[in-house]
Amino acid sequence: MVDKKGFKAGYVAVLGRPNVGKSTLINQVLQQKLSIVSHKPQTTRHQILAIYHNPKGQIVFLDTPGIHNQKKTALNKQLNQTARSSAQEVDVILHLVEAGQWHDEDRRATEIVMSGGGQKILVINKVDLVDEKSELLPFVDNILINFSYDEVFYISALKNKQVDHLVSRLLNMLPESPPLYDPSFISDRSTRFFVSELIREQLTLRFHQELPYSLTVTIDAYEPEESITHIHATIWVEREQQKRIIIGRGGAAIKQVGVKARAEIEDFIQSRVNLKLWVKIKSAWTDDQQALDGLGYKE
Ligand code: GDP
Ligand code: MG
Ligand code: K
Repeated sequence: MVDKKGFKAGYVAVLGRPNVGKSTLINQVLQQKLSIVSHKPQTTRHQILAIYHNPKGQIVFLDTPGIHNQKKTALNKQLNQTARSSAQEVDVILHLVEAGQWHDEDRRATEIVMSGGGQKILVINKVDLVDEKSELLPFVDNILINFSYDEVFYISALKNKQVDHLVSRLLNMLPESPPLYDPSFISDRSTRFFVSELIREQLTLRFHQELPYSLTVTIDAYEPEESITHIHATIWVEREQQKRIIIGRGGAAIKQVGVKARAEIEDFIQSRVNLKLWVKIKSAWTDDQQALDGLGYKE
């Protein structure tokens, strides 16, 4: 790694309630699909370390799971703990709030943001959904009366509005430092992990409300050959009923999920893929800490 004068590098946590657009923002910044995005809350369960590089600096993003108040299962508690611990150890916290939308969970998120270290930026996202932009001023004033942020940005992560501006400001705010990671890394998560996320994304997109977010995917085999990569994955659900939904009549549903997931994986790993999917039942695992650890949700 070269130690360039004036080079900036540091950690930025992206926080906010589910569905405010955290994953969309990170993907937009990195121009690569690293963190899965969907309209269903809580599709992000792991803390993803995604790394942005340019000649001036390096930003290491922590994409946190959404903060929520739902029933206290072992999984939910772990999600909140992950969010809290990533807020402690960063240079900057980006707190995303949806333009004109303030819910209980935004307040919870704000408390976690304020308990964290580093500089704090309030990012009002989805401004494309608001016609009368001046209406956002009282909305933001109301937040700033109660909580103190170093800066405020108005962006649309989806439409890529003001995202560049936010990134160059972030680079400025980070400390002078040599790169923290080798520039060839875009993430410390393995390819396998992203492959499992791409499969989970297709399931989430297809089944919406029919399946709980507790659904998980493990990769049982990952074997790259010269012209094709063989991937075997298991979709873990809680109940027989959920298994039937995913498989569908005569296996039609899982076949379609497989086709779409394969296309996404091929795009991501830049190789042809032979994807085999299984569906298995792991009963009540979201409320069982031991089972959680077994599936890799341990910090
Ligand atoms: P997360 O749960 O905070 O990671 O949210 P996601 O990034 O998964 O986004 C949730 C939903 O909001 C998805 O349907 C996104 O397409 C949508 N979304 C994210 N950013 C924007 C935005 O700037 N404008 C609009 N209109 N939708 C957005
Ligand atoms: Mg997300
Ligand atoms: K989401």
